[in-house]
Amino acid sequence: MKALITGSAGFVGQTLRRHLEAQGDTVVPTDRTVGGPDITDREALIRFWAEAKADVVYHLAAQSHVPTSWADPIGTLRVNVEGTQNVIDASRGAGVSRVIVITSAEVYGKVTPDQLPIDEFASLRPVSPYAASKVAADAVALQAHLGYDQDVIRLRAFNHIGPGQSDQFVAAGLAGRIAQAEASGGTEIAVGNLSPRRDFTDVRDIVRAYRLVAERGTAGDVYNVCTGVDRSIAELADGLLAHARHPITLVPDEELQRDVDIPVMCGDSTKLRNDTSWAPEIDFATSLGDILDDARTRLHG
Ligand code: A2R
Repeated sequence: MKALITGSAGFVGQTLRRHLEAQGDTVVPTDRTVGGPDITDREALIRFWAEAKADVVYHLAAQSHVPTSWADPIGTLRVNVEGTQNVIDASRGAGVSRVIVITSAEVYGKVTPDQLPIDEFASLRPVSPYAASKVAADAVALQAHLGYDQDVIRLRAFNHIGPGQSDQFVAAGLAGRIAQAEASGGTEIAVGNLSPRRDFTDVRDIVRAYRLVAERGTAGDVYNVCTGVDRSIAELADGLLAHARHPITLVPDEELQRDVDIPVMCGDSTKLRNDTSWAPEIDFATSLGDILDDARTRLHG
């Protein structure tokens, strides 16, 4: 299978590329950070797609940072919606057999406890401009299927964790602080809210799901990607500390406290499991150990 990955230089894109290559796929990577076309540049994209002659496109490129979306909602919409429209249109023009569009579980937004675990039929109630942009991208992808009979599948992944993630995200941020404390002999690290519960999936399991959906998914459908288990930030922090090289304690820091709109978020991936036989393979403790190892490697260059 010849696979074109947009956003190939990002956190998930790099992990997906490694997985596809390990499976024997030919990968055409593209990302603006490595000189590929900007996905808002429709003509450049069409030229690139015509040359790539891919069988499947994994569309990951996005303005993926929620806080940035509050500061720049228009820029976020442009990349995430217009960019997705361009990718889907270029794929149709180039005869790509299947397009996998990565949206986000953020589309579900402000869920209520009675909706948990969230399945694909839950209403879409986006809270951030990022989430709204992903709802619109989801609609653009569905429209291509319903209006053009194009083979497009939407994937909504819940919280990612794993080696290589930006330390703006909670697991990598905490791991970075633990690695620094290990190096300096520190015995405390600052933490924000410990009570929110999230459905964390290792990025290496997430990309396995993406490829399985490309192989076995149903055209036009939408799939949640998640473990179905919700864990608190306290559990995540304690799990990282269990791998620390000396005892370290958590110290609440007012500066790191954030308003929490959604206390518990947890998904239902029954459809993905039934259609593709996917199941997460990397247990939580192993993920956390790998994330801390990655933080140590980054700290020491
Ligand atoms: O923003 P940059 O310069 O770091 O590049 C990002 C790239 N990208 C673009 N590529 C082409 N044209 C654009 N207009 C454009 N805007 C952004 O996509 C970056 O290299 C990549 C996205 O990687 P990350 O930000 O690390 O996202 P991650 O965590 O890999 O998420 C993958 C997908 C995204 O659609 C998320 O919204 C979703 O999974 O959760």
